[in-house]
Amino acid sequence: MNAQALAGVRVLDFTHVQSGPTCTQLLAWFGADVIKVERPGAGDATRGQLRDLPGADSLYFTMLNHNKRSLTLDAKKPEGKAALERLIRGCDVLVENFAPGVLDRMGLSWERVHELNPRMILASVKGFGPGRYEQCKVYENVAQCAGGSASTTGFDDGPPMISGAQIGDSGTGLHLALGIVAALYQRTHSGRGQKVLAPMQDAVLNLCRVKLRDQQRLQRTGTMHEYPQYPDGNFGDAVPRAGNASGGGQPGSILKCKGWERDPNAYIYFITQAAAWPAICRVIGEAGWIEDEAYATPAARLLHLKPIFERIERWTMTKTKFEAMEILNQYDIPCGPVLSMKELAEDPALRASGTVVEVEHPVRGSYLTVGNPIKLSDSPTEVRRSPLLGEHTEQVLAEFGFAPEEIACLRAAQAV
Ligand code: CAO
Repeated sequence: MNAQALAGVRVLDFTHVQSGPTCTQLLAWFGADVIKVERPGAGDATRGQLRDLPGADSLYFTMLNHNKRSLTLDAKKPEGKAALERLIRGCDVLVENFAPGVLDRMGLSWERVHELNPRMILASVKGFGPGRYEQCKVYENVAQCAGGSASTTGFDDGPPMISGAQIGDSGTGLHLALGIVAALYQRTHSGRGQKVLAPMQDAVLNLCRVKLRDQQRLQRTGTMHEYPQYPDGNFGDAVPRAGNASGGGQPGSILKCKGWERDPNAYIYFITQAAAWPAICRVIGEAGWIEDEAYATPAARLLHLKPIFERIERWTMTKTKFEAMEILNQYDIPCGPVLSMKELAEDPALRASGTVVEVEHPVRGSYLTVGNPIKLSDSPTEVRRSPLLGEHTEQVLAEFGFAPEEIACLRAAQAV
């Protein structure tokens, strides 16, 4: 295999649960040496959460910690702390997503880390940035609520809704990974490390930026024509929930397909792109709509979106979602099947591209995971199983110059 993009970068990985581990997993997939530091005897809490096999690390853990090594060390004991400081001197990046204040209580303030290793990049996920919620502990759904996703997801007549996509955790992990790579690049000129912070609220808001766009449009004009509230309903003073309406300038909707009565995922997303309008009319058997003034222009159609999608749905209900895809794609009509997790797990193209991967694990046997979704032509990713708790403690310590007696001493002090 070619040398990988981040070969030679050493990451001390103090992350746990999901947000931080997704970040360090990406760094590992790009070739960084990621050393996960865990508490002796316990480790990352997710090892034991949502277990499907007694005694085996959970899928929650295994699917977020590929290609890493695990070292156990009690950072609160003097021996463990001293060892940790030696590791910091030899690494490039320290990544953590502890609750606010935890790292300081361990004696690892930014000032101390910078003193130990001026080239060290200290990267953190926190729930919130500076402000009134700065000290709060945060999990995924809290971030979705605080970052603007929940208030803009769901239907107009229902409560705020949480998305199945883990935009608070994995979304923030992605942001942090980019910050780390940028800081590593800046270090090549400056020679200095820096702090990198990705608050979950900010990351979610960044992913919801089109809704902040809409807030300003609403404030200026009092209406938004692509929203389902137009033309009959009322707009308040904040961006409303838009159901399954398309977020862009091209109206879209989720429509039933053949079999929807039995299969909860027999649906297709259908976009009435302006350029494809004549083809859409011909496919659904409404060629008269091409010239009809009520339907001929995008602006005219916005007044009739409900009946238009009802008519298109009468057509999609005569086809399976895959049959509809086959036909619509012949005419470049933008559409997409609603795929279940079962269908995605079995998708041959995703298997072939390495995005869905089968991994062998010594305790749980074989399991399925999502591989690296980012493909670098000169830095291919080989997904390796997650480490067992403390599997690489001695190996890592020896590589960092710890003598066998020192390793034995750490063990005796129960620091590893
Ligand atoms: N040796 C000794 N102690 C260790 C250790 C080690 N190797 N690793 C962790 N610990 C200790 C810490 O020192 C800390 O102890 P203190 O509170 O006594 O200082 C404790 O373990 C971990 O603290 P925590 O508060 O981070 O963990 P938690 O389970 O109570 O909270 C979470 C979890 C996620 C809510 C919190 O870490 C958090 O808000 N993180 C930031 C936001 C975030 O990333 N959220 C995403 C979570 S994924 O949905």
